[in-house]
Amino acid sequence: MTEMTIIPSAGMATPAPFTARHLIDGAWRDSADRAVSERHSPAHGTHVSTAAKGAAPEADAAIAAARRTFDAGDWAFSSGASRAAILLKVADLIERDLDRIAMLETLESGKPISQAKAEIGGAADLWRYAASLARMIHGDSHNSLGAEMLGVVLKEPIGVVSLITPWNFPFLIVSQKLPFALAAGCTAVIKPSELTPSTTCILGELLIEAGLPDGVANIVLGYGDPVGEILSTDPRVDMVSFTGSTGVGKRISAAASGTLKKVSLELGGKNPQVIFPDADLDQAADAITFGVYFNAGECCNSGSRIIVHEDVAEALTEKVVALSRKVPFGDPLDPATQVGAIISPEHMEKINGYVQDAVADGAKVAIGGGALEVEGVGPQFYQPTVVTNLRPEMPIARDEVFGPVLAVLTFRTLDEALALCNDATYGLSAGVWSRDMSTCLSFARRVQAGTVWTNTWMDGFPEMPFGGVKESGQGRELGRYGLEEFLEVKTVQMRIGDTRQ
Ligand code: TXE
Repeated sequence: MTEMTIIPSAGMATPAPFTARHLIDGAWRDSADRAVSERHSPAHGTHVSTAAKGAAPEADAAIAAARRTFDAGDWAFSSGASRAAILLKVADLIERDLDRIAMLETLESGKPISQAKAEIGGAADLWRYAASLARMIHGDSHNSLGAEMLGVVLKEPIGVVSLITPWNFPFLIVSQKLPFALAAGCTAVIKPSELTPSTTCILGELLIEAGLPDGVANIVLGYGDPVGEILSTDPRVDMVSFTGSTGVGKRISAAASGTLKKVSLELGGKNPQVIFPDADLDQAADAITFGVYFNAGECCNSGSRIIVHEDVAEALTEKVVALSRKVPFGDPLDPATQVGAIISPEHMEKINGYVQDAVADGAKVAIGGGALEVEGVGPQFYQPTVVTNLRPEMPIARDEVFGPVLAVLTFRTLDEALALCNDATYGLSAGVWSRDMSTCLSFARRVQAGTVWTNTWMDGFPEMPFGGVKESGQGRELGRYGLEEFLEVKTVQMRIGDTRQ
């Protein structure tokens, strides 16, 4: 559609295909059966990587290495200072290799190169932040148990952790988990998404260069079945930390229950933003546009559900549509691009299915509403889309579409807006726009969500915990809470004799 701002081919040269292999006990390995899978760029269709396709032998060897390394105790009992030194070195190396990692992230995922660079820079910051936490692990002491007793509560690493990550922010999400697990003294087996394995392997190279001991962090490449399932069921694993779809999160939770592993889940969202009539509409429209199109909407925090007061619904929608028209989308390798390609043809179909079903059910498309082939690049692009005239029960207004699609609903009172927000299976994040702080705070306290943004959207800080309620997950990443997830409590009670004698 000509009304969009389309960025054609940047004609940029790309690197030779990357070879991604398993990292087990400090050594790079092919699969025992030599199986591989190829990844082609969702934007350009070019061959980006060839990855070893793991199965039971590789998963077993990686878990064995992580278990052996943890039980040996050298890493688990190392000082926080020495672990911090390695994490800080990793942060430096990520920054050194930022351009290379970002390029591969863009080629495998289709995201704009500017967003990939920001993601890798943000990941380096997480490694640095986790390093600071490694030196602050401490428990409690109890000296009120009587004259003869002293009680100590220790915080210990939980053990071997499986880290299963998705394709939408491959490098950032592994960096929301691994440095915190390592800061705690855990050992890990990481399984990146089969669609985006390469940058996790580059991270593996950097871990080796930074001096992380063999066996502390292992990488197994492959699919959810069998690798992810083995990582969720094996009795030698103490905890699974997963980011991905709610459906797979439930499967992992069920699989892990057989051995009562701890499970931490960061799942989907259908995040509402409520706009009151007294809001700064320009500021809100700007943030809404960014929040729904960032990473082509393939983002658990996508602000994809707008609940706007009837009095300003038309004005706000017009502003968002005007901004949507200006969002540069197209070749992800062009530094100007803000919306890149969609991860897979199947996912394109899913996104479009939601939009077409809504239209068939009476919705109106204010802008976009279909796929678009970008000249000289490829066909796997979906136009920035705004859909209005919706009823709250329509799937496009309730489900995670995971594409550049904004659903617009309206309300009259705060109670009505809250009811719309809370009548949802998800509870990841929510936003409110109003100049009245008491309106914002009433909303923040009553909305069912893990994160609430008031007069802002989607800014994040390593210090601030992140996670969801309801079917958006359990547990928290980032902040001190992100470290605590990987720590276990041990009670030590000591008879020391009567201290009064
Ligand atoms: O995710 P999956 P998919 C949502 C989003 C998207 C949908 C599907 O709505 O449209 O999920 O995406 C591994 N045991 N999110 O299919 O399948 C898999 O190999 C263990 C939300 O890519 O959940 C990959 O490493 N692991 C989201 C990881 O799980 C299994 C991010 C994620 O894949 C497994 C991505 C199994 N049985 C998608 N099956 C977010 N929260 O940001 C698959 N996996």
